[in-house]
Amino acid sequence: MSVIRTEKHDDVLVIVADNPPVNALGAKVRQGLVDGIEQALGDDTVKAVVIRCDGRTFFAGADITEFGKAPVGPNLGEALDKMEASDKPVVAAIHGTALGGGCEVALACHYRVAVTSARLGLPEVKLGLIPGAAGTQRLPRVVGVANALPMVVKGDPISATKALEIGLIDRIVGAQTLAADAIAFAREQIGKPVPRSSAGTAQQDAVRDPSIFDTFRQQNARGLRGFEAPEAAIQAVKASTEGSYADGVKRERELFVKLMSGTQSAAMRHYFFAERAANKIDNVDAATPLIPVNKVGVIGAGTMGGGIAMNFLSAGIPVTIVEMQQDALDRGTGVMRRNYENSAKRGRMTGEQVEAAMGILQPTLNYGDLADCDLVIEAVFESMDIKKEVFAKLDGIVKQGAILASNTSYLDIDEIASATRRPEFVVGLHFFSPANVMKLLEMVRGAKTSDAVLLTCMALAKKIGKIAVVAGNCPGFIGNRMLTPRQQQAQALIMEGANYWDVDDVLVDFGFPMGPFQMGDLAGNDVGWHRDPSRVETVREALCAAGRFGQKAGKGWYDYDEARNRTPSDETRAIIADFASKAGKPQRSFTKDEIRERLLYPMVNEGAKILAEGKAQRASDIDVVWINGYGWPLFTGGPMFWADTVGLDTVVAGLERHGLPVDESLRSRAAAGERFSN
Ligand code: 3H9
Repeated sequence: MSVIRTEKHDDVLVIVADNPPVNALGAKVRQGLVDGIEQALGDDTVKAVVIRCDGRTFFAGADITEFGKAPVGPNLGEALDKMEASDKPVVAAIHGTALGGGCEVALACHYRVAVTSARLGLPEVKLGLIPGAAGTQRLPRVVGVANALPMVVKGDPISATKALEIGLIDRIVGAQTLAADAIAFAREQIGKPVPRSSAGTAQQDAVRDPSIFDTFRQQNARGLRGFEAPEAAIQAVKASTEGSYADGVKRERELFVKLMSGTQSAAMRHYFFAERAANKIDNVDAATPLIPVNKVGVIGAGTMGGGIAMNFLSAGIPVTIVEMQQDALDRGTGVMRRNYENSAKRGRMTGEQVEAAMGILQPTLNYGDLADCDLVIEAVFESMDIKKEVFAKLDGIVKQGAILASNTSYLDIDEIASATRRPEFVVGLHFFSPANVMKLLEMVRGAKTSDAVLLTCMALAKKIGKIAVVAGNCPGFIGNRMLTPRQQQAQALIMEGANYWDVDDVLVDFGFPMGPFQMGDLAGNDVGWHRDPSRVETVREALCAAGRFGQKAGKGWYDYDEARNRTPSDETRAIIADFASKAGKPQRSFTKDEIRERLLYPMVNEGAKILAEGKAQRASDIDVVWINGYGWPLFTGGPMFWADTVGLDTVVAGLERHGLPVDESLRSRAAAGERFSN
């Protein structure tokens, strides 16, 4: 079947794409577009052209599966230039998402109309790229540099309303009447000179304020740190203000080609498919009916429970939240309301939405109120005895057929399930703090967890905007299990003489938002501390005994000034030195490379073990966990993809050099020259 067809509506030729699932601009689609335009140009009875798509969306971009392969068929940029050169008006009729190459198609059209729900954007930076079909040159000419910069450099799509406001689209049309409205709009343009978005130079606002590029760089430095594509995107947009369209396109191409052949783009494309693969659950019957989830129960209204509850409330699912004491319940629901109100202040939601969310929250001290919930998630203290007690109680109260989930981050889900008479309905749902913000959800599959429960939780995760990854039952699952060797190495390194700030800096330089000691100071070193200053067995206990609780105390591992700038502390150094000398640890200096290897290679080793034991379904799932739950830098593709780029033989050799264990599965994979990713 052809992916492009044309329909003649009197004097308007409509070019229709139908390339499910997202109308990606693969070779056949590009060829079809070229043929369609040629048909329109060669037919004197055609006076105007409309381009639209069947299915759920306008073109969602270039076909990413073609990247890295030899080019086939017409080049998109040239096809679009030909289209734009037409004297017959060409109108893009947009629904769904016009993204990347799809947005570039729309930009090359002379006019754009869209339905209200449409979104337009250039998300190439999220794949480590920049637009490669003149998007960086046409967009600033159409909407100005100030509007174009965030779209090209950050890659977030904008709504049709915003697109209309900045001049990216010309008219909003009816959702049910898009095709007819676009034809009517095209007819209105017949006989008028066509506007071409490659015309002139995009100078307006850049001339008024030539520092626009530097200002943008500074304002966004934090979010863009470590990524190569955003800087290339800035340079490409800048080129649109400096010379001819042809020069700008040439510059864009150079930058695009360089990024396309680089490691960051390969890593980010890997991640794109990894995130989608994570949705797929091995060894389940996909036809199993889902369990309807219309009401959720949450046990515990602390930081975690409250955050978990907010996810469901925001998605319009009523929540019953249970606490032991009225004051804890009031405190918890108060925090939830404040969080919502802060979102409203930042313009992320309306006052009505705040009330709608809080209006479907039922706070209670009575477990009995959970009886009719379809899913209950407990977020109580991390102790096996307490969890088992809670589950036994729930088993007696909550209706049959409901899902009972634990938010445990470490404990044995099968043992928890054994406290009930319905282990097939028990699952781990490990949210990450702050649970209303963090995207990751580790879904722990117990030995008896049913297909219906797994599939329901996966679908529910999508509904509440989470990225769920299935993990097998083992201590710490995927994420925390791999964190353990890193933490152990961080502690071992400082006992052997490495500076603790170097350990943090190595991870920050690598691309993590912070290192383990900064993290301790942020979270509070006294979390879980026994509060007895005379009992000092670890460095952390010694820090607490000295009142070095972290940022909130103005001192922790580091000393902090009023602006929370950190400097290494002499007192902390002395505490570490004292521990090291009592343990008789010889001291030496460490290079940053050595520190990085000691911290990260053991994580890869643990990842290999997790994979070999079948506790992760695929290596890319591990990457998804670490990128979304622990700040592993996206531009490296996650720990397993990163290990591939380093070379597994290099990782094995490094572990051996540092006297660290090497799992047999990693060793044999390296010896066979295999990678974790395909
Ligand atoms: C680009 O355009 C470069 C140009 O400037 C250069 C030109 C020279 N290609 O996400 P979903 C697959 S770069 C191939 O689950 P949703 C996806 O893998 C591109 N495949 O659906 C999945 O497959 P499966 C710039 C693609 O409704 C299926 O479609 N564009 C592509 O949640 C469904 O996807 C982008 O970066 C693609 N471009 O979200 C947009 N897109 O079923 C990328 C999707 O086998 N796409 N697939 O797992 C998206 O952001 C979302 O897919 C979209 C739909 C919002 C469109």
